[in-house]
Amino acid sequence: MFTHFTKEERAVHYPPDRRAFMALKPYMLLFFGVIIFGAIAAAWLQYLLMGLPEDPSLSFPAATATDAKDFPMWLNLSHWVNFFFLVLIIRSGLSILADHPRLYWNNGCAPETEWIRFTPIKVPKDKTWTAKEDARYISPIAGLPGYKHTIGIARTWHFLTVPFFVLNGVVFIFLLFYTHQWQRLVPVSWKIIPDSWNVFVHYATFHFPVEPNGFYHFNALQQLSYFAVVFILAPLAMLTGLAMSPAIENRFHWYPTLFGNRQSARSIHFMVMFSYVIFIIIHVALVAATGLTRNMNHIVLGTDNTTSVAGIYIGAGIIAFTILFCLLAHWLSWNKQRALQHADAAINGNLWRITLNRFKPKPYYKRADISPYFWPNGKAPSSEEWQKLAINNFKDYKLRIGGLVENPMELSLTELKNLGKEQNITMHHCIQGWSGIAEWGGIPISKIVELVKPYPSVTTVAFYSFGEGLYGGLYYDTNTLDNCLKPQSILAWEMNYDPLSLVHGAPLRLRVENQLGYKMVKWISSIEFVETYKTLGKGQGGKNEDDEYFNLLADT
Ligand SMILES: Nc1nc2c(c(=O)[nH]1)N[C@H]1C(S)=C(S)[C@@H](COP(=O)(O)O)O[C@H]1N2
Ligand SMILES: [Mo]
Repeated sequence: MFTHFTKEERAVHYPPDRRAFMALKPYMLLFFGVIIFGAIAAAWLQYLLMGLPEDPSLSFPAATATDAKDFPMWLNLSHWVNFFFLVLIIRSGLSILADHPRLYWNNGCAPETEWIRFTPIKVPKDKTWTAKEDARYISPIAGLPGYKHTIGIARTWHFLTVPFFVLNGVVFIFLLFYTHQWQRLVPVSWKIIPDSWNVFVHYATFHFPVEPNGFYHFNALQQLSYFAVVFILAPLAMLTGLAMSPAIENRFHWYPTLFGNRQSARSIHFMVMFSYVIFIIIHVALVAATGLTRNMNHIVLGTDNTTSVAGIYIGAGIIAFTILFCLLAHWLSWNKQRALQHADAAINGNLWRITLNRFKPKPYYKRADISPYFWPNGKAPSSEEWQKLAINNFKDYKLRIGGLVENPMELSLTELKNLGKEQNITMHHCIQGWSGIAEWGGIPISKIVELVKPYPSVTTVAFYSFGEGLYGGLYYDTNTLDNCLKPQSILAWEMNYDPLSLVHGAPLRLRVENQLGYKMVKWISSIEFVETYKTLGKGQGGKNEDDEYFNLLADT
């Protein structure tokens, strides 16, 4: 089942240091502590001083003719479909998180400013420490894929399952309101809040409240938590997910600020996942504790049978199927990566191509927004050619521009600078999860296009680097000509008003602001105008697309 690793792969996927570690900033510990222990302490105080409050379930009105008194098949089906996709989404999400195991409230993601980290490593100050080096190993027991870790495949599972999760949710909500089933979940009176508190006081002080028959009624706290899971957590997960897209962020800057900023959207996305996990644990425990047989017959068979074990068996069968599917998913992730990548492209690639990829970036950030820290990524070139150029401050550098163009050219840095300059302050989004705001100065690619005159058949521009990819071989990536002509798409020689540093891509790097970071080739040696990306490298559109199964279009 486990696949063989080459030496380079082993270093990336199965590093010697695989310690699981977590560090939470004291202020966040205090925050969670106050909420959780504060609530429990208040419940005890009320109990000890005033006794147990009345159990609101005792005063339920008798069921009326319009009440929900069944579990229809669509509801049960959608519950289990939801469970299945949620498992895949959470597990692939954990793998994505492991690729940048830090969460922040600020856009710049400076080390030490994270409120939680899932790595024992403190970023060294005396040497370059790239975001790739900072990625962590995650066990396949927790994460999908885990073990043979590529964020490309983790994202493939995340994005492949999300449309089905959303579709299932939409159908569920529609049928919920089309029938009378909404009455199960949607509170109709604010009394739900004190009632839920009273139920909570029971649980917190180890008094089980009276168990209403869930076939007709949930207790107040149960109803409120189901309501929150469906109507708060799920939408919040989707909305914060969208807030992480570079195509959205650099066009509709106000959108991520609905959640604070891009990184707090990511933190909230994580907390939603965490809330789901806590919910699932408590939900399953209470389903078991309050009459497993009967409860399972409700949610599996839709009957109020108290003796038949059919519900338990079928439910266990669905859980076993989900586990088996996860095993299959691991096997696919380690052996059929290309097929997964293409399946994702067929669904999401096409979806983003006709939607998000049409947005044009707009200027927004000011000098004061520039991040004090900017994570570096990628392997600096080891080639003699580049090192010789670097020693001489790139005076002898010539950018080669060719391919399907009328006027192939070689341009020195001075010649490029004489063509003109545009300066933009933008937010960079790395696929791994970190971001950073910086100023970039350079020549708009549209200017180069005017000069070299690509043939009408050109759809794609390839950018080649002096540097290598993760497993060796020259780094390159392609962008659609269309994205290269968008506002703020430039070849930059300047970062934060200084010449581009060696670490960040000297002498020349790409900026295409509606895309993720890996599309923005650093240490550029040459540019080629082509008809299709398919004839380059392994034909997937770039080094990371070839080797790490990243997306061809990087709008999300
Ligand atoms: N040549 C080359 N360019 C590259 C990479 C690389 O590994 N090699 N990494 C990319 C990735 S994943 C990111 S996030 C950005 C990082 O740019 P920075 O180092 O300036 O932050 O560069 C991109 N360009
Ligand atoms: Mo990246």
